Amino acid sequence: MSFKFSLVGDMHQRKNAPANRLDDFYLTLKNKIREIVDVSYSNNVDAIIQTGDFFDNPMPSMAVTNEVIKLWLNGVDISDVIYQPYKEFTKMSAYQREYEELTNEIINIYDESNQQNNPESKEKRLYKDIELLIKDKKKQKNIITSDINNIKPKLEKKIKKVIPILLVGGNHELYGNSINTLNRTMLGFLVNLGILKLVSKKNPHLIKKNNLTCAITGTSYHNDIDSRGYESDYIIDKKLGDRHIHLIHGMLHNKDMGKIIRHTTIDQITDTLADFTYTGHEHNGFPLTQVDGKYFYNSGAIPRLNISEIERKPKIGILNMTKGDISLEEHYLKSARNGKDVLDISKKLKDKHKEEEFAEYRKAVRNVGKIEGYNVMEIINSISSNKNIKPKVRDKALEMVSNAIQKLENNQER
Ligand SMILES: [Mn+2]
Repeated sequence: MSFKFSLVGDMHQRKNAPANRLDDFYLTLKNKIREIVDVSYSNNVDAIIQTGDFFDNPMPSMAVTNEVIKLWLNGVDISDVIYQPYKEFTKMSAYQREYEELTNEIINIYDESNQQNNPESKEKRLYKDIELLIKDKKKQKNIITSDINNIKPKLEKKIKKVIPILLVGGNHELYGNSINTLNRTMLGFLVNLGILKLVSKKNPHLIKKNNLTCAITGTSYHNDIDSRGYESDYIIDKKLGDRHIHLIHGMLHNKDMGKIIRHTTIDQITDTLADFTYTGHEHNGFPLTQVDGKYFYNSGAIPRLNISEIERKPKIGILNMTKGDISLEEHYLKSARNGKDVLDISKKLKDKHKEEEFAEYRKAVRNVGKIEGYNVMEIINSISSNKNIKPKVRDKALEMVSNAIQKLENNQER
């Protein structure tokens, strides 16, 4: 008796190609999904386990979503069933955003009027607006819940024979890196419909065969992950089955990565009771590593987005677990061509120049605030922790930046 899984790294599903790609990126992506699904079905796996960053952004178009989900569901088309709930969902998330913006505006006005001692009618008007929005939001929520309840049996029937897809949320597909925004994202929409299963420590996926149980738990990305004091994200202190897999979207590595990149090393989390800890986030991955009979692994991302990945060959893992044994086989994707055929080296010099410029900038920023950061999100994070800014304010700032990035990307896609 054994449990078998496909282990699939960051997918970054998107239609538009990264600047340095030579091939038809979207076509290649679809061919890769097809191959991953074919390998999973021919191996008769119990589940496909995906590390998060399933999507490259929080709100991919419905057309792209329908196309890739059909591939993941081995050809089962659910686009007609989810059309109506999707319409309600987009309406609801727009209301939610508007509501949050208004709330922020109110807070600002409060701050201002506190300073000027001048509580004015503008404030009252905003309150009215908010009241209306809350009423509307409640209405919207009812519509979407009843809609989901109506279509769920139909959907369940359609995907009954499909291999389940288990995942956690990655930083790219959440607003402001926050799992709290899940319900507003495409990932959350698919999770709420039961098409994808988001695992957490509270919501494990259990597989029972004969008298054996295999549990799969997970930790989605959040803004404090890999900070010291958050090692528990990786650590399972209560084993939920004869076998336990813990899935996480975090910067775990088998070696020290230096001071600039916030990360966690395997030796910091060997207390875990999980038999197998599987992570994504870091796109290069690291080989299967065993410590005290416990295994740690990152199979690496599926697409190659940067020129630095030119030598990397995308692969998935096929994990086999019996009561006494754990083995991993790696399947290199045939649909992934040589790096030099898909990544444009001529851009390398230009990129290198940019990287140098950026390194200078990083150095400057680091000197100012002793910041361990390498992107905007990280920098905001670091500034916040250095200056004791409230987590709520930090999360809002991060969300605003990610909304802006999302807007930019949407404009590029059009
Ligand atoms: Mn990623």
